[in-house]
Amino acid sequence: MITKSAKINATLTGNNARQFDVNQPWEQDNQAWWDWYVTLADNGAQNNGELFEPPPLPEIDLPSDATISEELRTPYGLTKEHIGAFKRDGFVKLANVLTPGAVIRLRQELIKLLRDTFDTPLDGGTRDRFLSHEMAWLDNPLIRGYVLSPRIGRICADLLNVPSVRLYHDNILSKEPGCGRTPWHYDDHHFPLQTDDVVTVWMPAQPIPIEMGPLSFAKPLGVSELVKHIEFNKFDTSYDRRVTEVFKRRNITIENGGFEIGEVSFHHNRSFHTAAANRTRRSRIVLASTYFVDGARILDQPTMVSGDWEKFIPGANPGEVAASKMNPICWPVGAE
Ligand SMILES: O=C(O)CCC(=O)C(=O)O
Ligand SMILES: [Fe+2]
Repeated sequence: MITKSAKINATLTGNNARQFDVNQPWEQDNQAWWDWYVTLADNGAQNNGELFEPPPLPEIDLPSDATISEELRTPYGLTKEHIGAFKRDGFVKLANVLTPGAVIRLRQELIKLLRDTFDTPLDGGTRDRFLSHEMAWLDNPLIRGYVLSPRIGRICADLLNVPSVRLYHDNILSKEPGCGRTPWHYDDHHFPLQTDDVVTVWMPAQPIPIEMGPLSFAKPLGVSELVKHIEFNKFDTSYDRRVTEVFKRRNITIENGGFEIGEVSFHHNRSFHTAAANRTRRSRIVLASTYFVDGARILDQPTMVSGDWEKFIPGANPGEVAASKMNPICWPVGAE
């Protein structure tokens, strides 16, 4: 997950030395962070302005909130193959994690939240932007059901092969029509935790055909080693371009297929990922939530992340166990 907790000072004007120091705090809001971050993506010839009409969303009778809640408590049939794929590749895409009704109901609610937060209609009301809204689970009972879902929590614990996971935070992400690529990155730098047992659940709120910009992953997990020498540049697209070049040169496999309705991906904090532009007229809306192993400690010296870790783990100090009231245990149920 990329959030302003990346704590990168991205002020693009002025010329003092702080601009070049990625350890400086991010001084604007999370939305400004995304507005800047997507400017670091190399869009090459992809952005010719033409937008496509995606297939219509299914017209179905929506389930009640109680039915959705039941669904989100029901265990998923995770297999040894899924767990093996996650370990090897750093991600796994699972079909039918949600029923179509639960997806469309989620979309309805996320649209309402985004519309109220950004004062704009979705699905064409705004163009070219990447909208982001965090911590909706605190105030919205329906979203809380998805974020704290035992079905999801158990998948995360089983993929990480740990007994128990806590929430780091949720994040509603909407890539609006015309918005370009998400730059190549992995999430590790953005979490202030002394553990690699961290997984982000990227839960689409509609099917995502290739033209809409599905999350795409380089595999296997170790490919981050191939690009670790590339220096991050916060002013241009060179980092993103150079990662693409290395992956091409080394014939790295990129899983960049679409997401069927109800399909959800789970990625490790060292999985390298990107997303294509949204070339459709529909907002690409996703609920992305991050979970970590219970017992993990906060880094002794959070640097690039320290801005927002206090928002996501309030009241805790560096070096302490991350277990604030904002980080409930999502699996097993009733462990607190
Ligand atoms: O939604 C995107 O395009 C990027 C999301 C992402 O990087 C993440 O969830 O870790
Ligand atoms: Fe990410």
